[in-house]
Amino acid sequence: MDCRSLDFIDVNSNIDPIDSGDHQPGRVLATRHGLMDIAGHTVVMGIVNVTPDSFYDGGKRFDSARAAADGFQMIEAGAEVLDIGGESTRPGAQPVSLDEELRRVLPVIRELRKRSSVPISVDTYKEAVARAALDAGADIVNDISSLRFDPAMAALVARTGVPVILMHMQGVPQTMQREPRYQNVVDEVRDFLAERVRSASLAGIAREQIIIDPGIGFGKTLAHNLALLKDLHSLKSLGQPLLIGVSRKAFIGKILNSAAPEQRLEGSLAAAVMAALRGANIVRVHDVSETVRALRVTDAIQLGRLPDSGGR
Ligand code: 7PJ
Repeated sequence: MDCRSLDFIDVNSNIDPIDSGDHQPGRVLATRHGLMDIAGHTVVMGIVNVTPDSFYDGGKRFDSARAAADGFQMIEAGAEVLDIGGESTRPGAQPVSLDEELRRVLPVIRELRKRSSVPISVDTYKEAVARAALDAGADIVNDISSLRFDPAMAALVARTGVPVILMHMQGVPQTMQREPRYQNVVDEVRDFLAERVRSASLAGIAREQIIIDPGIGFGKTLAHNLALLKDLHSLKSLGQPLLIGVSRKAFIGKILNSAAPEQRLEGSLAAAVMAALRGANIVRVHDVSETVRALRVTDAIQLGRLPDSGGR
């Protein structure tokens, strides 16, 4: 069977008996709130941005009570993990201070943790923010810099043993969309992630706790994003769980003749479905209810039976 025909069964490579064994990459993540089953169905991660300036939901949840309430609603709608972020990383966004980022994310994490045991991820590249978030009840570190921006981050993840998301980005958020350039985007992103996984392992992070992510929109043109999404099997070959974030991103607006973020729901669902079919284990989205429903049908067709509920 050639690689290409594998595309459309790759979604369940993580439940293929061939893939079983001691290491079992892509089956479960061990979080402080129990094992997270990422085999047998596609997991939806709900985005809770506590920022005034994120491109889609910026300002909507700047109030921490409102942010937590929205998080609870996402859990009700089937999110199996929430990603809490206090600094927008949209192109051109300005960095925020450590104190401000802490002030934004900690109350939301504490509030969610008081009344829910759903795994919480913190979207930060700062070790001090990740450390405080883990102390406040968070479970996963989502580092868009792949442990590169803060030299203390790898040791924190290794010491605490929590799952970590390593994402590819070319450049830095302020300038990354100015002139993204690659010889071969798929090979370069795969090689970068392979190197970051090796580096994390050397720092003492268990391989089965490492999730990889090509970083759609982070230093990439429309053509780069499409090439990556078309060839996700090349990233799957690294043997790590795969997370994809496409929700309402600019490339969808470009495909839809400059549709604004508010007009990108259907495109986001199509992209999430395609990512799931091509092997994504986790999709990071704004629209939890709609995505959960779309992916439940996707997974059922893919499996030829009802997917595991994942506790939903
Ligand atoms: C991503 C992210 C993504 C991971 C953002 C947005 C921009 N973290 N944080 N992957 N995107 N791991 O939500 O559009 O794609 S912020």
